[in-house]
Amino acid sequence: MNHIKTVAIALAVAATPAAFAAGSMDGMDMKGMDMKPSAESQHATRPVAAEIKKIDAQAGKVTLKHGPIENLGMPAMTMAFPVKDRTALKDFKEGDAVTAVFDKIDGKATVVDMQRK
Ligand SMILES: [Cu+2]
Repeated sequence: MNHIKTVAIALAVAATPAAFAAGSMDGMDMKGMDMKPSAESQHATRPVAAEIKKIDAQAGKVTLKHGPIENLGMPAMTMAFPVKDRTALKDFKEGDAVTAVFDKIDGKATVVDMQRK
């Protein structure tokens, strides 16, 4: 009996990588679609985890300790960003954990959206 069980387990394990492979192929297809240029978005902007270090509401700037920003090719670091909608800064405080979306506006890396986690 024992060897039959073993075969069943081996088959289950063998089947698993196929399922994973199918899943990751779907992911690659999606990525390929994202990269197609379109009038609406030239590059995929994804929310990035960040922590608010400093808010300068007067200047409309926020200093963020941010993770890698793929669409800007920027590694993780702490830096100040201009904020597209500076009135939104009133909803945040220093120390908040947020997710932020970054994009280049007039050639400058800018926070275009920010949500508290
Ligand atoms: Cu940076």
